[in-house]
Amino acid sequence: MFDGISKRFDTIFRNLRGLGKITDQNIDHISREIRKALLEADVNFLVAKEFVNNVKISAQGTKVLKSIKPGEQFINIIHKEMIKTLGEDSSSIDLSSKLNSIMLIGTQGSGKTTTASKLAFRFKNQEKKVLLVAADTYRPGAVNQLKTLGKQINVDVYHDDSNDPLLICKNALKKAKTKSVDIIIYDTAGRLNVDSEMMIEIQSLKEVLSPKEIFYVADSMTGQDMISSVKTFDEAIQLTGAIMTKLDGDSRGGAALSLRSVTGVPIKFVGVSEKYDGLEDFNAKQLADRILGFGDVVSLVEKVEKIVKEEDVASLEKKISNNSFDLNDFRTQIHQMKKMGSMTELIGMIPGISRKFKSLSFDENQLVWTEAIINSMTPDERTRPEIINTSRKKRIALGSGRNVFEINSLLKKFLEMKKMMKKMNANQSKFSTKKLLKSFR
Ligand SMILES: Nc1nc2c(ncn2[C@@H]2O[C@H](COP(=O)(O)OP(=O)(O)OP(=O)(O)O)[C@@H](O)[C@H]2O)c(=O)[nH]1
Ligand SMILES: [Mg+2]
Repeated sequence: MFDGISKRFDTIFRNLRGLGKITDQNIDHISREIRKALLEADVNFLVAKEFVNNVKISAQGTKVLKSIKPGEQFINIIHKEMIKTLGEDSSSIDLSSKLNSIMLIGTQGSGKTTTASKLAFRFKNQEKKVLLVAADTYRPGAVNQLKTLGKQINVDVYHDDSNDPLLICKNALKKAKTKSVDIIIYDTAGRLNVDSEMMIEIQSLKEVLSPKEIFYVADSMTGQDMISSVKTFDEAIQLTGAIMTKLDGDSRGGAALSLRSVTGVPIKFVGVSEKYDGLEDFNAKQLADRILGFGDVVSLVEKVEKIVKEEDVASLEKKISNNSFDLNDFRTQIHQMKKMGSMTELIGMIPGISRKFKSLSFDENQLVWTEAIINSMTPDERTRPEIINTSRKKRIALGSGRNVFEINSLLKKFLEMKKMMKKMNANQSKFSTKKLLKSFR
């Protein structure tokens, strides 16, 4: 995510950290570097200009503080400006009406249908009754796509054969009223160009349905073109927000950074994966941290907290402190790590570490085969790995489809881990993933 711009800022910050004094000369130099970084990431020209000007003014006005190094002060200014440019937090949406309606619009392939299901999944988890409406009558397969997604998350999808988006939406709304639905989400068709026919259709949809929210679903990979499209739509039907999708891809970040400043449309949510749970509240600070390469500890902690239960942590701590941590526990840990998602993505969220690890490619399969090896052991072997002799190793290798060398390497790593835990116990410092992560905050 935002690799190019993060790398640029990393270099800028490294130079800044060594800064003894903020002078007009180094303000000019750093400003030029920031401008270059922003333009390279495809940030709108005017937004970049304003960003740099604001940073310059703040830097010139900084007071010399004894407790903070000048470079750190400068970094803080850049961070603050980045948050301001992204548009502060604005993810809250009002769902207090009896029936709340959300219309999703945008160009082709931007992620409307996927986002519709992500929103539905999120609201369903908030105990709301949701109805998804398949109002894309243009693309063959569009209705089925939404139906499949609806089935996956167990949310009703309205569709009929009328072949007229307006009529479909009207019928769906009628049904929603009779079925005491809390939130109705209209998934509309995308078009390649913002042609007038589409605008007329969307305008009449808006008039008839008066949706409470009209979200523009914006593909963050498409850059400045997307910004002008948001502007056109906003002028035509007054958007209430934007959802920035595909932030997990190799988007340069420029569109996300320019959107709010150029169009005034607030970003409400961000899409971070293809899956239905891959939608996050928009949080300017969090996004600024990602863009600037500060890592993203809050997301990381949230992710860990979602999966690792408090009781499990306590029991794990106990096992580590009385030295009874065995391969069963190790397997549970691996299982949890797998649930958290890609290791490379997780590592990228840890501040400071991210840059160093970026060049290393983490073998995601390693977790899978490590688990397979442990699965092929008997319960006794898992509790007392020291009994695993050569013939047992051969049997495990056969069962897991790995070779003896890999079994040896896993056992060696496990023993090393135990040794490390013992050492940590001796130092009286308790180990816990959560505590470790929280200490980054
Ligand atoms: N990685 C990633 N992929 C996404 C995200 N959102 C959508 N996609 C993918 O983008 C592609 C297009 O998504 P759709 O939801 O079908 O887009 P759409 O806007 O409904 O497309 P049309 O209805 O054809 O206009 C699909 O392959 C999705 O899986 C996201 O946040 N991250
Ligand atoms: Mg679609």
